[in-house]
Amino acid sequence: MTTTHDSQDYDEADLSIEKPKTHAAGITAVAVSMKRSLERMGPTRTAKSLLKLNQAEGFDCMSCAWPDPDPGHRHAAEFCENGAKAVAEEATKRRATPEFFAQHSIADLDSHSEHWLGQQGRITHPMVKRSGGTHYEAIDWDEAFTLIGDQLKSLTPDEATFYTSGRASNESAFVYQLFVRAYGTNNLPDCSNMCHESTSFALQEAIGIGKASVTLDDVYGADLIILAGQNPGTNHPRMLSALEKAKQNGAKIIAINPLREAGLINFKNPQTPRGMVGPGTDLEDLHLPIRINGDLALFQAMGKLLVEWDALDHEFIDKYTNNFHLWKQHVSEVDWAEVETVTGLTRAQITEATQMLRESKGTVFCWAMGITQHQNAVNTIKEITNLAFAQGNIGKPNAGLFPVRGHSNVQGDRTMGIWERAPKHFLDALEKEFGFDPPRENGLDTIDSIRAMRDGKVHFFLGLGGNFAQAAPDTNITFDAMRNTKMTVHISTKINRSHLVTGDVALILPTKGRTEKDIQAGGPQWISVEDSTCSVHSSRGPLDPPSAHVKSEVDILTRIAEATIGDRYGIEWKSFRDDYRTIREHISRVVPGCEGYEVNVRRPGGFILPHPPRDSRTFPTTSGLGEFFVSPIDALQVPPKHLLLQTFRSHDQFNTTIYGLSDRYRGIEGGRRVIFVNRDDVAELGFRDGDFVDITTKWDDDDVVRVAENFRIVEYKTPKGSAAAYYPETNPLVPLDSSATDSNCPTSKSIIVSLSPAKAGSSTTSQGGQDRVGSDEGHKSQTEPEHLS
Ligand SMILES: Nc1nc2c(c(=O)[nH]1)N[C@H]1C(S)=C(S)[C@@H](COP(=O)(O)OP(=O)(O)OC[C@H]3O[C@@H](n4cnc5c(=O)[nH]c(N)nc54)[C@H](O)[C@@H]3O)O[C@H]1N2
Ligand SMILES: Nc1nc2c(c(=O)[nH]1)N[C@H]1C(S)=C(S)[C@@H](COP(=O)(O)OP(=O)(O)OC[C@H]3O[C@@H](n4cnc5c(=O)[nH]c(N)nc54)[C@H](O)[C@@H]3O)O[C@H]1N2
Ligand SMILES: [Mo]
Repeated sequence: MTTTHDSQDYDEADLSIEKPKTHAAGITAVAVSMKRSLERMGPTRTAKSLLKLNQAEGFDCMSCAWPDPDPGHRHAAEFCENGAKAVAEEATKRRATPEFFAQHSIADLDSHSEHWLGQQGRITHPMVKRSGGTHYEAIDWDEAFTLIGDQLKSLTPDEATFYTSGRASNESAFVYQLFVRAYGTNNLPDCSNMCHESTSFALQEAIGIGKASVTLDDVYGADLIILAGQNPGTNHPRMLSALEKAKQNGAKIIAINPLREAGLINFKNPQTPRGMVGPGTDLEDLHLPIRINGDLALFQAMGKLLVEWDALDHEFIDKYTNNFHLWKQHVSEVDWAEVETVTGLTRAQITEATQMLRESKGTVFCWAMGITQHQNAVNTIKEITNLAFAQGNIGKPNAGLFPVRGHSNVQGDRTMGIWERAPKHFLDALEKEFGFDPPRENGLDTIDSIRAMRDGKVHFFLGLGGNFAQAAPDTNITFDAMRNTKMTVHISTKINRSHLVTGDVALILPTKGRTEKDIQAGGPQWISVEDSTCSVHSSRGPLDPPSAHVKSEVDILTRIAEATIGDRYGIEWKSFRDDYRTIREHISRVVPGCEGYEVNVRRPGGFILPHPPRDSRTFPTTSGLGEFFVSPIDALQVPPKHLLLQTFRSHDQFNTTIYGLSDRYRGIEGGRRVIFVNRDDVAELGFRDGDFVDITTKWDDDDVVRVAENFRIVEYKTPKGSAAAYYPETNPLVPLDSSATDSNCPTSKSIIVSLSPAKAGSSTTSQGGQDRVGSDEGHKSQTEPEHLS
């Protein structure tokens, strides 16, 4: 670590622990946004970018998929602290040039943390690691495309896999899936496979469409908002303004979360005097400190009470749903003792919550990763839809289902066909539009792609954005799998770990971000995106790109297509990149609900995609009705002396991009290798607050030993048996084969683990990758625990 960049690296010995906060945002949030923006972008770029952020004529924030208010109702500063950080991270003035890559071998780069890698700035040139090479070196774009095309031509299409992270625009996503299918495969894994896939699967079966049934106005007008497994204060901060507005309109809020997250206690809205200098707005009315993975049991118990009290919308149930009687029978048999054990909640707490549900005329059910990343996630989400059906909370104002998506365009990418299991009607429409029969066999999702690379069945990986190696489960196995390929290619803005986990040949293709101008042969271009509420709108960046050598995603993808399949099927790739309107014309004819796309998406605020259950209580399921589902409670069996670990986000990261080391709301400053444990568990396991431990996964289905080393125990208010630690440092602990039934989503929120005293000096293990995940700094701390009390 003797490089000029050390000053930007960090030392876990600086870790300090404070009391968790009891409010979110306020003046500190404004101060942090401005500080980070000015540091990274300077004053001109800060002003230019932040004033355009989330404005009708500006660009869409890439920090999350939260919807924007109607154009007339936006603030001049329509962004949050973490949105400002995301912009600063992309619009940074720092540059990772060919000279930088010449100074740092891949091995050297790999010795640094994810945080440090991200701080090296925007990649300026296409780079290649040739077979046997130790460094990335600059390469001409044309040669890069030829290398990729030649590699792909030498394989059968199913021997390649094509990943997407949810930041890609609708235009690039559409072009990408078209190329991949014209090449001949449905191997289109995406970040959704690790995220809301359980939602998409459950909702598809229960209501016939895998998306939210609400608009922002429904949130404002709801009587009750249930927030399950979601931390909006950090991950969707603009949601707090919407919750505040709902509260002012009389809404009640229930938070279902093992942790009492600051953002749900009180919100100091920086847009208002009350928020800046006043007491802020109390948000949650009831917090249910549920045990990890207790939600299915909780929702069934709530259903049982609604049935007992006959607090049901019989008209809705009779007219619009199927199999109510089976569900009614099932929940009436739910056993309170089991519910109390699994949820860690009392019958009184559950009754109180259900009373609030009974009294509400319109309930919005929100959920995120605390619900989707469990083995029984699909059933849990079906249980949420059961509850919504029971009271007719779908397809009426101020009520509905609201899975809050993560990546800013993850929902749009799926709409555009980024899906390894695309439905028949989509493939038929592609066939009609482009005159070729796309492959009909389902492709590989994220987990299956890793298995296929590991097993030597897939030899080529292309990532459109994202940080696949670091975001995926079972870090060591994933690293080995990617290293087992002939070629890895990443279309990226900044350096990340995946660039260092290389196939025999590896390429980094630098791309423009959403903050940047995009000028092509046909003039200035803009792109479009879809938020969590099916609202589709345009986005145009105000800033100059980081270098003249950086290309747009559409430009790169169309050129890869030309180098691989030439003019096969007469698809006019060049016309796509010259003018993105050509792409949107095809979108309007292929993607359901996108008729007149070009005109509609250009309107201020865009347009809302059709959603039959929301719009007309029509359910495009097999039966044509909303489906009640019956699921066993199926509690996870955690052996004695073990904990259930959830892996979540700090306030200072975007997924694998670590902005900084301040998880302010939870009182963690200066480090990330911490594990939050209930006080009684700490004592029973024979530890003390401040001890350092290694975390080991209990997983008997294979003989892999999964360890993450050197985590400082932080006593924290979390239910007994439920622990928490940050992602991605803990990804080595998530077994590849531990995934949700049906959706195959990794179980990142329920890993059975045990703790053992950290092996002093045990910084190396037989499996190199696992301890390198952000731990180059981590090992220092164990020798100096006195700094940490
Ligand atoms: N600033 C910022 N914004 C982001 C992201 C980011 O990393 N940083 N990531 C984006 C992405 S891709 C996504 S998917 C979203 C993620 O948004 P969230 O889903 O809010 O993300 P997590 O940090 O994973 O938080 C999950 C929450 O679920 C709770 N939880 C854990 N286990 C359980 C459980 O068993 N039951 C219940 N009821 N709760 C549980 C945790 O305590 C935590 O509060 O945010 C998006 N926005
Ligand atoms: N243990 C555990 N694992 C998890 C999760 C968890 O909660 N726990 N959450 C899962 C979830 S919800 C998700 S969504 C995934 C996230 O998985 P990914 O989407 O793969 O990961 P990100 O960290 O969001 O990707 C960041 C990288 O994207 C690139 N990038 C940024 N902007 C752009 C752009 O505009 N264009 C292009 N081409 N590239 C860009 C940058 O190089 C950056 O390094 O991780 C999953 N993994
Ligand atoms: Mo996500």
